[in-house]
Amino acid sequence: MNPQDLARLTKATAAELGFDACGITNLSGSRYAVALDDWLAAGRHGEMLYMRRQARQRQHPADVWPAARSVVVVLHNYYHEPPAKPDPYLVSRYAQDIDYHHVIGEKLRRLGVTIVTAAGEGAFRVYVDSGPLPERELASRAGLGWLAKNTMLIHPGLGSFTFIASVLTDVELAKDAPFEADRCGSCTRCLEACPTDAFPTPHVLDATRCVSYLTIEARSDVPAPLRADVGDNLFGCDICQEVCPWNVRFARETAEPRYRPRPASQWPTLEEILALDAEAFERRFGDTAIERSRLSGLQRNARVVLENRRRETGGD
Ligand code: B12
Ligand code: SF4
Ligand code: SF4
Repeated sequence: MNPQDLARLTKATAAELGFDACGITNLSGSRYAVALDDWLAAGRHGEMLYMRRQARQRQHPADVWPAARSVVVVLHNYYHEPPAKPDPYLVSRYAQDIDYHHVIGEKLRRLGVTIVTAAGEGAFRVYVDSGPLPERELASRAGLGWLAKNTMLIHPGLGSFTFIASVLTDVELAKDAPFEADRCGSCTRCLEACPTDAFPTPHVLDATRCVSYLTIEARSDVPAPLRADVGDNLFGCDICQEVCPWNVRFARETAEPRYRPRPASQWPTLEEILALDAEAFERRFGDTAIERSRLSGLQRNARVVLENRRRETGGD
């Protein structure tokens, strides 16, 4: 099959597998290598030392696998209405049910097998969040959307509540044109809505101030000046996406049943979270992205949210 037909087959298969968008690009060097160096030099990665270790590969994604000729980038929409939990703490949408790595990994492998089978030879590797790839930039280069002021990849028909994943292959596939437009315009809603003021400038996120970092990635306690701003966010944060007009207009319920939130009755209260032991934590959250914060991280977050509630009701 020629590269054009292979690209057509790849996109049709991605749609059959339930992906919401698919584009194809190459692994040439990052356009934002200097921006990543500046970000790291300013210490904006905090405790995420892997960001420093993997910098060279993010800047030169071909180093990840020099034989790769094409990267197929897919988006998977995970948007859904939040569950009506008995306790109103907030958990970001991507973590409300089964861990997306499991859902997407299996689909990506099927996509890779289709490509190499149709090509008659070749190999592939799959990446979802795990690898040192500049995923948002690759998605934009594959024509799937623009890098927005809140740093999210926004697809013009889906919004930004999408996971990004890729299949690298040594098979030559026809490439898509990059998405060159910036559709944020003069809007600044996300920058203003961020509770911790985590954007020093548009397109740059200081992760060390971001609630998502403070409640998921960081192992240390939430610094005193930021504790109140974490508010009711127990795990992650969706605020800079919820206020975005592109999501208000285009976000629609996911077609993937495994991304829908678990029933309200299955969410423990904050007090119950504080009483969990390792085994109970694994039973409740072992198959969700919440596992990433570990029990100690989740309990740390629960204490911050409780502290904020007490402060609001004048109990502190
Ligand atoms: C580290 C990381 C984080 C960190 C840092 C986030 C950040 N903005 O850097 C923390 C823990 C805070 C985080 C939070 C979240 N994350 Co995260 N995260 C990552 C990870 C592993 C690397 C991102 C990265 O390279 N950051 C480094 C900084 C410097 O890069 P950047 O912000 O993308 O900025 C680039 C461009 O904006 C560009 N740039 C710089 N200046 C300028 C100027 C202009 C004009 C332009 C156009 C571009 C530009 O240069 C930068 C360097 O490449 C990726 C997965 C991956 N492998 O890529 C997931 C990923 C970005 N995260 C994702 C998600 C879903 C989230 C959360 C929504 C989770 C949540 N609900 O809590 C939040 C969103 C917060 C936000 N507004 O970004 C998704 C994003 C999907 C999408 N549609 O965009 C990804 C792609 C994971 C995935 N595979 O789906 N995340
Ligand atoms: S995820 Fe929340 S804390 Fe982080 S940048 Fe967006 S609004 Fe700010
Ligand atoms: S809220 Fe406005 S500025 Fe922020 S990402 Fe959305 S369109 Fe861009």
